Amino acid sequence: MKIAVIGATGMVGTVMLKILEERNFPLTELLPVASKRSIGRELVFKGKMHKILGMKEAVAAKPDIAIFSAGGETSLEWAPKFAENGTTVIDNSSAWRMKEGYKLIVPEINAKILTKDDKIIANPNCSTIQLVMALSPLHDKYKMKRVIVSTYQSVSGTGVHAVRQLDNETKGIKGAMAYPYPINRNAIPHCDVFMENGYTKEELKLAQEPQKILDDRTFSITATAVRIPTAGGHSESVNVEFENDYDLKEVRTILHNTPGIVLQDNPDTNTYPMPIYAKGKDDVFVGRLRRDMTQPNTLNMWIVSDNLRKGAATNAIQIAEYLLVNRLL
Ligand code: A2P
Ligand code: 11C
Repeated sequence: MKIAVIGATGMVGTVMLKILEERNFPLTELLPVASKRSIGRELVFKGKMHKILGMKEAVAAKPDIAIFSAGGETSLEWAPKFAENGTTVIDNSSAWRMKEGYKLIVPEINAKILTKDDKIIANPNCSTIQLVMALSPLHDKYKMKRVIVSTYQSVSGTGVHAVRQLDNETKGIKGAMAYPYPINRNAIPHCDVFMENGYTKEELKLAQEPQKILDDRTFSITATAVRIPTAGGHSESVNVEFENDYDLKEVRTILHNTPGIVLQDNPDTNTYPMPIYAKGKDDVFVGRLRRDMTQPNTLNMWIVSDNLRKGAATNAIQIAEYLLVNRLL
């Protein structure tokens, strides 16, 4: 099993390598790939030095799987070249997610739709993954009608330069700005670029990707995405209206029994999810469960997860594991 990690030196790529090691992914050869400026440099994987390759060399090496996290443009250009050469691509960018004929996968929810013919598989946006992980089992039971989500997103979602901006600001150092404003002691209601309709691209990903993952267009989602000065994970305040009424105890039981979800919900002990504690974990943490007192069949909750792990690297590697176990390569 030969695995290429495209963008191996980046924010998500680095976590990808760490998780491949942690999970003892059964690979025989790792091909780390990055941009031209990194070719020939070395990085450590499983205690051994590995030379960083360029794209052409990696395509020619015919890896079984190539996991991409090097931006949308790189994926658009290079994923088809790997796929045509027999490699299955798992792509962490937004390039293929909403394209007809390409599957958007959260393994706990819809991996069963994958077949041997899927040569480019899309990994959803980080804020989408944690949202659908919590909504999916509740949708199965009570049927969602409308969701209102507001996010509190970690600077690590923007990339290394944003983490550096926050670090510099906390130390009082002047440096390059990843955002149009200071992020320390601030909340910037602007994740990704603005679209013509006044939403940001991140907000539209949150609105559209869950419908594709759950294969259901009967519910709607409206989102406001906000960047805050945290680094460990994304948080989401979620208000969900169901067609059918629910029992709060039953909601707790359903979430408690859902693989990948950890319930942290006890006001008596100040127990609720927070990004500094989600950091480094693969679970999606859910709490602050309470009935919306202003309208029937409606639930409020708070969802937190490490955006670089379950929101990106872990989910992609879980897809790779599913392909392997189910002989879909
Ligand atoms: P490099 O380190 O050589 O720039 P991040 O998301 O943290 O910004 O990281 C982006 C990752 O994608 C890095 O590993 C970067 O490599 C890689 N990358 C950027 N552009 C390309 C490209 N055109 N081809 C291959 N890898 C790329
Ligand atoms: C953020 N969600 O936190 C973004 C990062 O479409 O894969 C990932 C962007 C994407 O800003």
